Amino acid sequence: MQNLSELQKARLTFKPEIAKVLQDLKLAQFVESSKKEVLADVAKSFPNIKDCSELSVTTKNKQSFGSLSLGVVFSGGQAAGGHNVITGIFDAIKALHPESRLFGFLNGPKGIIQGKYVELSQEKLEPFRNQGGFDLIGSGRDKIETPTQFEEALKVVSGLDLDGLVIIGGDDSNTNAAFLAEFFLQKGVKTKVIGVPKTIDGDLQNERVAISFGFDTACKIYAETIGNISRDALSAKKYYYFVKLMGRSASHITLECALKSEPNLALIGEEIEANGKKLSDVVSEISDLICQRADQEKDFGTVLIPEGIIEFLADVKGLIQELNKLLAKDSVQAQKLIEVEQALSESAKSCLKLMPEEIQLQLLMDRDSHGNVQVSKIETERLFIALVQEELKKRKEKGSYKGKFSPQPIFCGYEGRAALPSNFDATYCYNLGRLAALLIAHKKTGYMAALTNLHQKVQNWEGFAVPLASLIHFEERSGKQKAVIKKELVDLNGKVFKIFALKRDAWRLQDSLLQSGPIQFFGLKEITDTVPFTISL
Ligand code: FBP
Repeated sequence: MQNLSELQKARLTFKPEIAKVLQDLKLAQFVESSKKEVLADVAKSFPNIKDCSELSVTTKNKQSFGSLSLGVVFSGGQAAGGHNVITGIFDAIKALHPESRLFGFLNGPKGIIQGKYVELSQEKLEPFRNQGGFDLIGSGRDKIETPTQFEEALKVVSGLDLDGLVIIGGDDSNTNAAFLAEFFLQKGVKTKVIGVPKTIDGDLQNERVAISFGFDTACKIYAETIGNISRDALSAKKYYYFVKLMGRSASHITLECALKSEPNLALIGEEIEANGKKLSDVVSEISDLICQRADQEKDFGTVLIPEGIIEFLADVKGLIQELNKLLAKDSVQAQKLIEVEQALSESAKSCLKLMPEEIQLQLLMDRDSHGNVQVSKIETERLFIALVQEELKKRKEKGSYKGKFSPQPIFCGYEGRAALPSNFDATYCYNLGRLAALLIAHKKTGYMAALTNLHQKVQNWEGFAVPLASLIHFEERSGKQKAVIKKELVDLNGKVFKIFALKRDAWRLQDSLLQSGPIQFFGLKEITDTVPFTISL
């Protein structure tokens, strides 16, 4: 039994409510709800799953099921609630047949390839109910990519005689789930593959998936910090907090946290890109805010920066694209900054030169296994501090700035991923797990489990299965076109952004900041059971 705090012990007793359609799983059935288009080029890679229709869950006559054997794996970064997906799967398959078995692949997709797994029993799972982290079985960012790896995965799932495999992951991991589902069908293997939408980034969204799990908890944790730090700024009146928020590409986390905490300025990457802004434009924008506030004798404030911002800035984006191509070639990987610089175009080189050397080096760090820049390792908050400092110095010399600038960098990142899940994430995940198990019991493959109506009572949540192939498009990765699930970025015409845009001007000078406080698990439902703005709006 792992060591648990009093709060962790109390959380063990939380019983996630179950959506009505998922309560008696023997009554639940799937009906085709609509046909989903698959892009012609994508369809070529998925001859067996390209024609899947979207499915919805309904209840009908009672059915009986034989025992099931399922595998489950966490893929990618942690997100609060993951353990509840697993307990949801476990309770569901045991309810369908008491002799059903669940195997957890260890440390991410490589556990599948290497055949490293543990059988998950009631006893093993008990201390993990409603707990944070992915440590029950671990996670990893490896991909099942090469033909050999596909064959190895096939050997392992066949060896275990798995009826199904649940891949709990983000866009790239669900892309992997689609390829595995297709491969197993081509090989005539019975193992079905179902994806579960996970990522704190909130960019795995579609018509049926309003939000991925983990987003709610992470935003609540970051918003608490921002609220506290902003109140510190307001009290001491001497610091500017530059808060970088996790979210590899999309700025959903920053947008949600901005609405929850009302900082003086929140940068939204997608808006910056839409306006074609460059690094220097954003530096001017932040400096303008600081000067305006200094005119009111306010030398303090809070600025939110999404970690993915650098890829939305017109000039930095160009630079990163060039770097990605260069770094994709083994020969250049080991080269030093100076040599890489020589290979860049003039515009990319001058953009790189704008940055402090440590940031230049961070931009050259290894890409992750999916070819993404590791934005969480790039200290964008420090980059902006350094450039704003230079700009303010110039303004001071010209007499247009009279304040005192004392910046403090803050990174809200990893602490939001493995936290005790909010009531929403704990409940959402448990229901997603049940749905994933049900899909496999009904021999469905190549789908993502999805729950809708999340703004309503849990009782009224509806279950869907979205064909994975219909979510895939082509995009450039490591300099090559790849079939991947599209990341959903912040919609500048969407309600959440529009409300933010209406409110933000007042935040610049007024210090109307909000303290949302720590996640609450007990007490008034209006406080314990809140959902993200992305859902409530
Ligand atoms: P996933 O998309 O795998 O859920 O991970 C998201 C994320 O938390 C990003 O917000 C962050 O940029 C990245 O993972 C950090 O990755 P790592 O854990 O490899 O440092």
